[in-house]
Amino acid sequence: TTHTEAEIASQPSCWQRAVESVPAGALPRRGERVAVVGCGTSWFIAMAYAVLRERAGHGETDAFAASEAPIGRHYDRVLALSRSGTTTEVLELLARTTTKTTAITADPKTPIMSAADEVVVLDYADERSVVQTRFATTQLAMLRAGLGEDLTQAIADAAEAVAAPLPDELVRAEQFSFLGTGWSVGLAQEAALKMREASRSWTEAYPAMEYRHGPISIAAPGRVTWMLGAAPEGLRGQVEETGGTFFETSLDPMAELIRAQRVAVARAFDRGLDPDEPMHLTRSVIL
Ligand code: F1P
Repeated sequence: TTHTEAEIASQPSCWQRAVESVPAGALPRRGERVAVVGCGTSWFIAMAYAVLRERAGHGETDAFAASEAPIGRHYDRVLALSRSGTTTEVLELLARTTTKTTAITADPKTPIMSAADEVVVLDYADERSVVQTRFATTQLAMLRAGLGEDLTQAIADAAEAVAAPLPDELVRAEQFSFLGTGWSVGLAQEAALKMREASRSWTEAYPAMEYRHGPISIAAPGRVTWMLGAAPEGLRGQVEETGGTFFETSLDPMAELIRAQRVAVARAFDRGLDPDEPMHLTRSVIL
């Protein structure tokens, strides 16, 4: 098996460990105005966390791609997410900001350790694959638990997502549009990115209701619209009218992301690709 497959399968136990070891004192404090930043996968996890933190009433939270973060504006804290701890845009932002900074990383031997004021190291969730799967979801599990969420059901859903057979129509689909609402918008983006990185598939991602405003024009038989979380009323019918497939489950959206990761790996194998080594991508993306 590939590293990617082993890392995908380990997510239920990694999430369990994350909820049992939340470094409460090191995460953004209640009431702080927080900018969460990252690149690629880490940006999409930032998007999900920003929605969850505001919803939990912990304070105003904005997510930015690290390259685009408006550091001139006032924030009480910058929370930087980076598995590698080496990503150029993240390190440059940490160097420029005068705000308090916290970083979450997998690797304690990297420059982010001295670039941030406080660092949370999730070394047990580090990965050998270039494609991020378990580090991304484990840090979000930890952040969710830090907001007071009970992840018992999410972890049970993850165990199901790791084991359940994959529907053939997903593995064989011509194209995917991932949809989310609220915090699952970021996860939809992440699902689409996994599919691109691991299997070079044509994928897009949108807030669910935005899909109706143009993107639906490409829906067709053999193409899949995949909702992470509960679909807004009427959306399924609109997609099915086009002959396209609408796919939705009742799993926790973070567990549903696991299913998308597995489909990405299955499609990579179908195409003779190595999911551990995506085209044109490295573990550390440095300028
Ligand atoms: C994030 C990143 C992702 C990409 C891939 C490799 O870096 O470059 O953009 O999706 O999974 O990692 P990091 O700052 O989290 O290490």
